[in-house]
Amino acid sequence: MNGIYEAARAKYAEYGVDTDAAIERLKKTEISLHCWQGDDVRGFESPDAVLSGGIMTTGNHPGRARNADELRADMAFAMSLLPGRQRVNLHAIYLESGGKKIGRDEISSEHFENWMRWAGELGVNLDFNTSMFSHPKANGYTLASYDKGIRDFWIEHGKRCRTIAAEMGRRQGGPCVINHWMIDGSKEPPVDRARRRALFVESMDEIISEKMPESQILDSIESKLFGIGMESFTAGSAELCLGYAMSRKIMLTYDMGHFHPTESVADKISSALLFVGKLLVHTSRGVRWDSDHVVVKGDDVDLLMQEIVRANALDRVYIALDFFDASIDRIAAWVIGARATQKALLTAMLEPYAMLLEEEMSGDTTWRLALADEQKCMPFGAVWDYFCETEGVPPGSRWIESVKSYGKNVTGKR
Ligand code: RNT
Ligand code: ZN
Repeated sequence: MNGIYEAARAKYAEYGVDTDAAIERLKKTEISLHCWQGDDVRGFESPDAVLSGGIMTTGNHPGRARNADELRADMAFAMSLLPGRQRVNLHAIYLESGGKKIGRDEISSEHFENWMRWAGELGVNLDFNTSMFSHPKANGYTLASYDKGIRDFWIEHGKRCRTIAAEMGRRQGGPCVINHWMIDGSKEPPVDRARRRALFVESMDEIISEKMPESQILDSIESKLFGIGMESFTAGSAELCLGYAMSRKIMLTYDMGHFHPTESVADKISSALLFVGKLLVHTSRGVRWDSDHVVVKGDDVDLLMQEIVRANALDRVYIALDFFDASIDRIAAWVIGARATQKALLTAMLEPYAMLLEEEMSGDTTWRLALADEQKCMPFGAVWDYFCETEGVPPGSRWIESVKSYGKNVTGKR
């Protein structure tokens, strides 16, 4: 144990906070690393895939992963710089079909064999996502399309994705969280919102109709406020998805970029947990809009993790990253975002909750405010660095040099 950590431990102990216990807790908290940061959400269906469906990456930093082997190598390297435990989050478009054209309504677990073997070897669990975007049949609407043929195509895709996710869960011996997000929406206000939403629900019901064991698969539905070119209407709104998750007894996904910029996602946690069994959060950073910037430590992610930790709900909330920045080193993006999410968790775990609560219960809010604000000067960095050291990964900014040299020797040569 180093002297700096020891001093920090003593300081926190004055507030009744056990830093060793916080570190142990953080070690067990998994962060699901999103594969799509590594290749700008292109996937491996075709070499000239273009991203569409209201989401967009900007920038042309060199070195994106061009195939699954490169992506796996990049992710493994990023994970070697992360303390704690990770999961790996895949999208259906990251299939490997040996050059054969496989429709989204034809995919099966054999196309994810390499991913499953690799994850097994690394000892990380997989999560999955249906890919209802970047496709000629995803032109504004998928599950809420007026065209039955289009709806059926995506329903089949959704069902196949669930079968794949369940197979992943079976093999890894723990649930694969499958996220259901779809683009459905429009640039201008529709006249018949109700019919779109009814179709959306009807199609989702079809997708999840087959009962599958929760020990293998957990379904979650992700709401959204708007997309690029879909500013006026999103079928899967916050209300629709909350109602859906509650009534169908599935999980609800909160993405930090999917609400009005002044709306607090943190505030939603305590309400949702009263009515929904489990949540999935996508940590992201919106800048003026749902821009999917890399997560950095700051109030938005700190407050979100604070609410999850205060609710003692780490066993009911799955944490995943969701951002895509093509303007910076993509491996650094994973490392920055994952570490920032973990730093937010650690900040929350180091809060003198009992003391703050005591001040709150006493009825005089002056001392709660004073105590909370003084916490911001606590030696958090010493605990973070010690956590990294005990996990055998570089503390502080020491990881930067190795990512720079990977950039020079590996990604920069692509
Ligand atoms: C889009 C959603 C969704 C996607 C990924 C690629 O706004 O946040 O989660 O970002 O599934
Ligand atoms: Zn998301």
